[in-house]
Amino acid sequence: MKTLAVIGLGYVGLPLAILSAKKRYNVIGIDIAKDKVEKVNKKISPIDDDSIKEGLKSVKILAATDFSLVKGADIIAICVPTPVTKKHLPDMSFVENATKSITPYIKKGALVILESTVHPGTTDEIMQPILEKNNLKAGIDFYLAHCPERIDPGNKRWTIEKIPRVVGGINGESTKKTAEFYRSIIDASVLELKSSKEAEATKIMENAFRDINIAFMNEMAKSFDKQGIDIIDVIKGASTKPFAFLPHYPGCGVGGHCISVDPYYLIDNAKNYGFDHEFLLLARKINNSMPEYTVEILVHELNKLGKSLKAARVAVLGLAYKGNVDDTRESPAFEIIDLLKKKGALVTIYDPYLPNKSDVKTLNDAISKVEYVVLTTDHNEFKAMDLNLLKKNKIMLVVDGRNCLDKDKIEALGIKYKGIGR
Ligand code: SAJ
Repeated sequence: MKTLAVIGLGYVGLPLAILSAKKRYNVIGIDIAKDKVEKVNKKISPIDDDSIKEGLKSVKILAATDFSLVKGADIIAICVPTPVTKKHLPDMSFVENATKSITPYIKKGALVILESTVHPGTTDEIMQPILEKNNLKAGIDFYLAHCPERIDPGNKRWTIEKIPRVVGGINGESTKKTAEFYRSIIDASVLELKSSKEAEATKIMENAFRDINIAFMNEMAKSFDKQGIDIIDVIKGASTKPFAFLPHYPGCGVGGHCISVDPYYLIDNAKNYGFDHEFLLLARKINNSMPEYTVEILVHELNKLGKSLKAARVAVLGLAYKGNVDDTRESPAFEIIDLLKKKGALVTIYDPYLPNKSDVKTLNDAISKVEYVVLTTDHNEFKAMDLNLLKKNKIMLVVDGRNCLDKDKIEALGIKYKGIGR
């Protein structure tokens, strides 16, 4: 039985650890957070994710904070965060620290895989020199590759074993061994790319692709708002084209630890090669403007009613960066709340996935205290809400930051509705 050490027990590391344990690997989980380690050892998920909660109950994973347990591992997978700083600069500290921590314990013939999303060149130019401080030669004495994570938190359909993967090593042998490992645990295809650089670039490209397409729709939404065109209707129309159109949707902002972050890794690194990613930067600028745009919609509508945001009672529905998860990383809701408060609004926050960060316990409590509603997260609870609740509580205006409520029904109740682009 081969031993796998997973470094980083989060959204990415835990699904990999659980699946590998199911596929008969002896799995060790290493994390710097003691509380996470203790929970995993008690088979309790540190994350509010049903598949992780279920998975942990059915497998054996030895979790620890002590990196020396990595000694003897045949495969070491690094799945640590790669955030950006407030200035949108890559923060490689987690990857560098994890790499330094495993270096003394790599045995001859071991395979080191980086799953974290990084700029092209990280695996061979940053990790390899650190790892070779153990006097082993990468590609010969041990193997080194990149396999970008493709976890979609909360996605019940595309679970880790079903998602195709790409792998790229610092040499052919590393690529082959990495492909072998993933083929032993997942049912989907594993594509071998030319090198670790192409594998790193694949993930950045697929997520930057999503970011620019969302930015495209956000710009179209701003234009259509001015022209009184319903963008959701137009996207439905464009989606009838059976080829060459891929729908994305406007919203109050782009959150999460992937889409809103990954492009900055490429933008920053390309500068070292003298290339300026103007288009990616413009897309990031457009997406980063959406929280303010959402508040401006509310201000504009209030002004039309002869009112101002000062002392206005506003419910903000949702803190999570996307529907039905408890993850708030880079969530646009926080900027929206800050802007509302700066303009003097009295804000009541409610997110069913984040009771400790909510001001009230139920949706009804939130709506009964306010005059206006701003929806920032498309949680199922909000999409399924009884719209008569709005009427009963005399809500005058709904700003739907995710275009997920029924505009016609809300307007039929005599309540003003404004979406993003509709
Ligand atoms: N968003 C929009 N408009 C859209 C889609 C998303 O405004 O059309 C917003 C969401 O509200 C959220 C943010 O963008 O705030 C990110 O949403 P996301 O659906 O991309 O969710 P993520 O961040 O969990 O992205 C993950 C990514 N998966 C990996 O990186 C492995 C991404 O590549 C996937 O495309 C995405 O899931 C997915 O398709 O669900």
